[in-house]
Amino acid sequence: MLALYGHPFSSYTWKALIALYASEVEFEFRMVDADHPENCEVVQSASPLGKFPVLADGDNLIFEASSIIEYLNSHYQGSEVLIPLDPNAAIAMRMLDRVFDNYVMNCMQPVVEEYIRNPAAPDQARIAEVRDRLRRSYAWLEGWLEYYPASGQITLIECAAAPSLFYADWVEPIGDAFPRLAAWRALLLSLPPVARCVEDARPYRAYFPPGAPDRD
Ligand SMILES: N[C@@H](CCC(=O)N[C@@H](CS)C(=O)NCC(=O)O)C(=O)O
Repeated sequence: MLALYGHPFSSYTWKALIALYASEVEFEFRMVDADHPENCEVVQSASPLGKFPVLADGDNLIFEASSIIEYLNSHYQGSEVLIPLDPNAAIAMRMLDRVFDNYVMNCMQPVVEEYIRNPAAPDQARIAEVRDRLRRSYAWLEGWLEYYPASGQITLIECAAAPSLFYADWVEPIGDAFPRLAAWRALLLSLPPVARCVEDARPYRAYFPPGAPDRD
């Protein structure tokens, strides 16, 4: 059976979990925390910086959430189509996957790091810079959404978008300036695989370094 190493509050773990839940593939969840050093050891051994999630298929360890989704798509395709067969459609999807990782999820990471580094007095200039970049990404996505058929289907795009927009909105609220993006975020959070991740992460919200808002 497949096993996924991760943590319920980790955005990249959500990304892989959403694909696993949508594909209805059987797997075991292996918690990466101080109570499970054996799982941490596997994660540390798998990739250069010991990041999670990591998918284990027997002895085969796959790291990077996007690669895990590619692996599921080619080996364990369930009821949903995570990545289309058509090469051009697949490239367009992978491009958006990079947008959500690089220009939303990783873009907001410095704010989290600032609050860990100096919770009492995080560097406000660095935070303002991140918020500005996030708004640029939101503006681009608002335009992209004019043509994207937002539906209940889960593909690589939704797997990447749901966790990144969930947490980015906590750092820089999407608000009324980007109505299509705000509506799509709400739709994503209502999809059963995503809603399950949101619920399972709820007990950990107090650990969000900049402080979690009282919503979602
Ligand atoms: N590029 C990686 C990023 C994974 C990542 O940043 N994971 C975080 C959790 S969301 C992590 O491992 N944090 C612990 C650490 O950095 O030691 C992916 O797509 O899977």
